[in-house]
Amino acid sequence: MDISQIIDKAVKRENLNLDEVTALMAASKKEDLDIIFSAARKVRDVQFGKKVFIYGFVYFSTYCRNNCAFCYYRATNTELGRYRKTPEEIMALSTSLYDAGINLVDLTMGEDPKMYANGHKELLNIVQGVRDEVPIGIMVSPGAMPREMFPKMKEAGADWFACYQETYNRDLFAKLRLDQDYDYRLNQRVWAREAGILTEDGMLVGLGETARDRAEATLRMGALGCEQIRAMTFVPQHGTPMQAIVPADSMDELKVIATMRLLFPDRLIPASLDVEGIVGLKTRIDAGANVITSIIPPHMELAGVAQHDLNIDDGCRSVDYVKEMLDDMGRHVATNAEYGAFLSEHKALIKGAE
Ligand code: SAM
Ligand code: MD0
Ligand code: SF4
Repeated sequence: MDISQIIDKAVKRENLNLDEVTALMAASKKEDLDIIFSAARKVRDVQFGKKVFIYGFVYFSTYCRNNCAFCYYRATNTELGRYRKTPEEIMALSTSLYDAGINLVDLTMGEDPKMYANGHKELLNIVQGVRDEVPIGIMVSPGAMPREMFPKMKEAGADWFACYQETYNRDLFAKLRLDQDYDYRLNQRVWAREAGILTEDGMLVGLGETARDRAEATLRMGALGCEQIRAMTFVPQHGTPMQAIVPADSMDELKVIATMRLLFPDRLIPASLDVEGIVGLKTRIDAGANVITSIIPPHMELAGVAQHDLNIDDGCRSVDYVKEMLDDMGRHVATNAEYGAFLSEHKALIKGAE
């Protein structure tokens, strides 16, 4: 299949079928890759100009009841020292990230039973507390929740709900998210949207999936209407059943980012600092990403997910450092007014779709 013909179709906003999307995911010739990435950049710049959104990451509890095979924080991994931040600490972290200039704070946790107790009381209090303190976007990444929680999460002040399917291949899902229900996880984003919350979906790359699996996942995420979609390359973790898997380079992830951009020009697509650290930023921006996630302030005893400590205490995942990097790329951080306009516009669209 001719890559430049597929790109022409995508740029003209014609729908691509699964075979065509798979061909983009499987491209390997240098000239084809150049065409894909440069088209993705162009489409991104037409839509968003030079502005990039930046998200602060507050992984406030690393306790988890689940046993995802790929995750360092799985319940049975006894190798790590876990932590749980107090509401006061979370408020202080969010405020300092806001002062440093982020557009959104991503409140993330493992499926911590303490946060889930009494109808998710502590989690809701934390979201409400941050809402009252900082006038920027709030994303909550708490794992899978019952349907009735979503209106409460909306009321507490969440703009976004993030929950990644990881794969739309049911067999692979069963090997990754051990003892978890595929359909329950799939419904998370449906229930969040019903409640008027924006959603993020994501896939893992480098865990035995095919180019077709990645194409299918991209099309499904788009069809669900998720306003933010992502791919992250798997990083092997000590103390887990997948520790010996040889890590893939980031090329497949970059092709997913570019393909997502070409198919869904107006979505937010993150460049995560949690895979390769700061050295992985430029390639992801050059593939069509328009959000930087996993910005973590140094010396606060906060962890990343896939990379627990890479570039955190050396300050390379701080707001100031990321701003400098963007400057070098001829780009800049969006204002909170610009980010707020994106939120309002897209919230009105989900309401309208009800
Ligand atoms: N516990 C919640 C959940 O699972 O939905 C929220 C946080 S979870 C740690 C966030 C995401 O990080 C996962 O959905 C997965 O996509 C990604 N992740 C976890 N471990 C990873 C790894 N070893 N390599 C790459 N990504 C990973
Ligand atoms: C990130 N490691 O921002 C984080 C995480 C959860 N919503 C996000 C996967 O890349
Ligand atoms: Fe827990 Fe999330 Fe890790 Fe799964 S990915 S073990 S749910 S923290």
